[in-house]
Order: sequence, then structure tokens, then C-alpha cells
Amino acid sequence: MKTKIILIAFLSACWIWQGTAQTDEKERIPLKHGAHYTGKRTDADMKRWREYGLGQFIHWGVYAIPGGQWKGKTSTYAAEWFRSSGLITKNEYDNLYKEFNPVAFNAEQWAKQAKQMGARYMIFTTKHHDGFCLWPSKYTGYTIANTPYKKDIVKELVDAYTAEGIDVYLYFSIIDWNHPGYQAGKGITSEDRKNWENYNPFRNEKEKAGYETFKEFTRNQLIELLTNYPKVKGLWFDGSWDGAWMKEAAWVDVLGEELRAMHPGLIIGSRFRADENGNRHVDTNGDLIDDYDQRFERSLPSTLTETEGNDWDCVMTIPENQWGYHRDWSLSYVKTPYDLIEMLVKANSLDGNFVINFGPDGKGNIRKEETEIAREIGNWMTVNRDAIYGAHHSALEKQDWGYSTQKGDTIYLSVFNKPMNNLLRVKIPRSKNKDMIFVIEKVEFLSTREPALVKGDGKANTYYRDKSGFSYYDIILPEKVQKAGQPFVIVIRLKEINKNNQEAYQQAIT
Ligand code: FHN
Repeated sequence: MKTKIILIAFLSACWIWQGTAQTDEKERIPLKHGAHYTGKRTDADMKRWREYGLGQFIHWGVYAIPGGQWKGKTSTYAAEWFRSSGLITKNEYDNLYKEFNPVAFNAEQWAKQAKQMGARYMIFTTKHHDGFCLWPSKYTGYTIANTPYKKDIVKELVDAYTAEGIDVYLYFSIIDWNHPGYQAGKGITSEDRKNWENYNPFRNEKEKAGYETFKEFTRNQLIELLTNYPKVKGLWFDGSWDGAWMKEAAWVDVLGEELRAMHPGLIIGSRFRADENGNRHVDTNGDLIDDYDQRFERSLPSTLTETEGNDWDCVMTIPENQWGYHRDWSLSYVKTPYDLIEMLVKANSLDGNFVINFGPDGKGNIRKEETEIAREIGNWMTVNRDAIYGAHHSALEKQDWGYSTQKGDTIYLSVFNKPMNNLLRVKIPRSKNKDMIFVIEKVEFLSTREPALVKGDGKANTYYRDKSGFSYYDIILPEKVQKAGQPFVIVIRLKEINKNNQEAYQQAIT
């Protein structure tokens, strides 16, 4: 009887194992246009991207003229979608560019403000869904060249930001409401599709020169951007959820390769293309498409597991869902510098970059609330930047007081919730080696570089170990580190010591 039970158990185990192996094999579907590599890119450009920590996004276009309001009415829509708000006719909107004259625009000033805020990269909307181009594209008349302003805004910004040492990425919307060949929507008819492929709105060959199908138009514009602005580091795509675009996996994939070939090191996120089955961001096998994950828009992952080990960025609005300039900021909660700093640290503690969006007005002014936010974040970054730049997830588990980041063997504890007893209890990880333990070797405040004291100040009870072998330190928080409600950073360094070495042990715990 016993032998029979053992035999049945053995056969069941084999069956389960075989089943799993078969499923694994079945799950990998051969793809032509899925991810072309797995794991992170390790070249210098991508390493630099990974160290940015903080970025700035700028949404700017003709939608900044109405700023969410038209003929006395206010739209609660995202301001950059104003053309679809129902408050303005398409014709009215498509003629706004004739008034676009941002006399207050000063690219150097914007770049200096971004620099002071601590941004290391900037993403600029060269063309949003409305199709208006902030560079003088030769493939359409709907550009800055035909506004009273005339000058090439993309060039001004690329030059000014690059001069400040801030890398520039060009936002480009695949959706283009202005181009007659563009067909919106997912369920396009075969007639729509024919237009998308073959649309020719031009009266003669001369007019048609340079204009091909919408696909060719898009390709031409992208090549034009990389040709005109060779200093940029990458392209940031949007609107690629468009049904027609998603059906073009092979064509878009070839285009991506072409763009990469003409601009070595080019960085493209996961919003550019779908695989042949229409899967975006991650392909049918679950592998990330292209260089970093762009799924985190206005939301941060909660855990490292959620990021699936990918590079990622999170783009964040200051009001709830307004990217372009909206005159009325009373429509939703407006984040504070404190909120944004907390998100910035959280993003970096989970290995991502955090990008804060700005929406300048129709004259080229950055609104005063945004200026104030940039200044406050910049002031915090001036003191605490080491906890952000090049710092990623730490060996510590998430703790109630805030977030921790790590660079080499240095760990930064960013404290957002100061305990009322002014004792910051820090839980230290266990060593993998049973004879070893981690102890804190150095503790100091980042703002002052003054050593922090642990409870007992050199006497006993500074250090605890629980039954599971975790160690805890209580760091004493003097009032002065908590300046006017600002989050502060404590730097610690961990050291592994042999717990049987009594001398080292005593030294470490007192
Ligand atoms: O529709 C756009 C929106 O206006 C804005 O540009 C954001 C930025 O990531 N992207 C789209 C929504 O995902």
C-alpha cells in the first residue's frame, strides 16, 4: 500500500513538472516585431538616462492661447485637448496659430529654472495631438514658421537646455488631428484605411512634393527632427494607441530601426510601437518593447516587483490632469512641492525617473505657482541631491517614515513622516551569512553633514535585534533638521561584521 502511494505521488509530481515545462514552452510565441532584446540596455547613453532622477516635461502649443477657456466658458477637459472640448469649433481652433506670438518666451530663462529645480532631462512637445509643430517642419504649413512669432522654438529650447547640461527629449504625437490623412480611432473602415495609406489632398505634384501618405508624413517629420536637432538624446512618443498605427507593427518597427541607425544611442520608450498582435508596452511574451517602460503616467508603482525589473519613468501633472496651460487651477487639487518631492524620492527608490510637467501660457510665461514649485523643489535638491542622482533602490525594506535610496554602500533615508518622539527607528537587513550581521557604521544628516546620534549616545540600548535576526537603530532627530516641514535625509553606511567578534560587535552597537 505504502509503495503504491509513493508511486502515485512520484507519477503526479512528474506530471505536474511536465505540464509546467510544456506550458513554459508554449508560452513563448515567436515574434517578429516584439522586444528586440530583453534586460536593460547597458550602453553609456542609457546609463546616463538611469542616473537622471528628475526630469521636466513641457506641454506647449496653441492650446495655451485659450488656456481651457473660450467665449466666457471654462472647460474641465485637459487644456491641451481643447480642440475636442466642444467649446471651440475645429475651424476656430485650427486658426489659433495665426495669433501665436509668445513675446515673453525666453528659452534660457526656462532652462535656468529647470536647472535650479534639479532637472537633468527635459521632454518637449514638438507636436501634440492637434498637429501644430513648434518647429518649422517642411512637411506641413501648420507650424511655428507661419505664426507671428516665426522663430524655431524647438531649436531655441534644445540649445538653451543643452547649454545648461540638461538632456533634451522630443515628445511627438502620432495622432495628428490636423493632417487630412490621419484617421483616428481603433475600428477604422477599409475606406478610412485606404485614405490613411494613400490620401492625397494636393492639387498638383508641386503641392504634393514632400507629402506622402500619413505614414510617410510621420516618418519624414521624425527624420526631420533628428536631422535638425542632432543634440537630442531621445524621442518620447504619445498617441501611439491609435488603431491605424497599431496595425502597422512591421512598418513602425523598421522605422524605429531607421531612426536608431541615424542617431546612435537614441533612447525610445515603450510608447512607440505595438507588436504584430497589437500588444503595446510589453509584447505578447511579456517582454518590454524598446528601452524603458512608459506605462507610469500620473501614477507611481507601489513596489519594485510592479516595475518588473525594467527601467521606467513617471510623468506627473501638478494639477490633476492638466498638461497644457489652463487658466483655472481651481478645478482640481494642485500638488504641493512636498507632494512632488515625496513622489520624486519614491520613484527613485523604485529605480525610476520622475518627470514634472509644466504648461506655460500663450505668451511664454511659466505660471507663478509652477515657478514657486520649481524653486522649492530646487532648494530641496540643492541640499539633498545625493539621495536622488544615481541613487536607486536600497537594501532596506520600505519603512513608515519614508523611502530609502542607495548608491554603492551609502544609503539615504529620506524622512517624510517625522516620528513625534523624534526617534527614527531604522530596520536593518539580515546578512545572508549566518555568522555575520549588518551594523550601521556611519550616520549623518545630509543637510549639515553632522553626525547623527543614536539613542543612548554611546551607551547601551542603541541597537536591537529581534527574534528573526533583524537589527534596528533608533536615530535621534534634533529639531533643527526638520526645517519648516521639509523632508530631510539621513545618510547611513552599513557594515557587515562577524557577530562572534565581540570587540567589533560592542563597538557597533554602542
Ligand atoms: O493625451 C495625452 C495627454 O494630453 C498628455 O500629453 C499625456 C502626457 O503623457 N499623454 C497623453 C495621455 O496619455
